[in-house]
Amino acid sequence: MCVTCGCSSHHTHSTDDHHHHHHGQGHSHSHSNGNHGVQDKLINLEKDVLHENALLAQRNRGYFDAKNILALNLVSSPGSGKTMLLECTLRDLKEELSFYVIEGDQQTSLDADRIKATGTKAVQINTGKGCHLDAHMVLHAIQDLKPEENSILFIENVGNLVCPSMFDLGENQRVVIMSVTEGDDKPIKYPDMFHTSEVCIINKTDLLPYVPFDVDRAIENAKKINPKLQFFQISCTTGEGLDGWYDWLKQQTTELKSA
Ligand SMILES: Nc1nc2c(ncn2[C@@H]2O[C@H](COP(=O)(O)OP(=O)(O)O)[C@@H](O)[C@H]2O)c(=O)[nH]1
Ligand SMILES: [Mg+2]
Repeated sequence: MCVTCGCSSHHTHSTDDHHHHHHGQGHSHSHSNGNHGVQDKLINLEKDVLHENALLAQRNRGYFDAKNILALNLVSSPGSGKTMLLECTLRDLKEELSFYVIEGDQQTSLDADRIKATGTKAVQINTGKGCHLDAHMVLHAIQDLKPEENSILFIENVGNLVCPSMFDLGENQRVVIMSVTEGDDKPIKYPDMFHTSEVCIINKTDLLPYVPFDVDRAIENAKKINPKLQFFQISCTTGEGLDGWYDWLKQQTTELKSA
């Protein structure tokens, strides 16, 4: 359960239909204490949920470390091009690098199907009403996928610029994608997502002539939140800028091997 937005914890895994009540927390809203009591309980519940998530994220991280896997958590609002970026990357680099993909969405296996069509092993997680992936869901997906040593594991999170920022999945790096149709003010409106990411991709640059998006201002806004962010400007449609992203990916895997 994401306490901040009050979403449900129910989710199903496409390969098994069990509901996991993994956080083990009941909804014990007490009305007798008045609003303060409810507020305190919610704060404690949020602490418990995030604490449990942090422990499980450490387990995932241990697995990635031991196998020398580069795990990247892709976050963005819906429709910014996460799946299309993965399709391009997998198509263009699959001869050079080994990839696995975890797809998160509330419903359907549409994205996992798009990934599988590139010949890459993928697992879909449906979160139902849930608005983010958590470390426990990823742990299950890893057990299914069994990613091999020295591979890259992409985790496409649920399209949402708010809740996924709070949930560490054990990833090496978080990649936030914004598209030019969303407006250059998004970094300052959703600071947590930009604060917790290492990389920021600005996608759909082919549409720049048609929208009032100022790339410099977007970068400036994002740097105000997180001065260490690294930027890539790309268009998945034309392929412009993808080489820089590909070089970065290759460089990351080399650095991981020599670490
Ligand atoms: N014009 C343009 N459209 C794009 C680009 N990248 C993705 N799209 C389109 O944006 C829509 C959403 O893309 P998708 O990959 O499903 O986004 P996701 O929800 O973040 O996974 C699709 O219709 C894509 O074809 C791009 O670089 N330029
Ligand atoms: Mg998608």
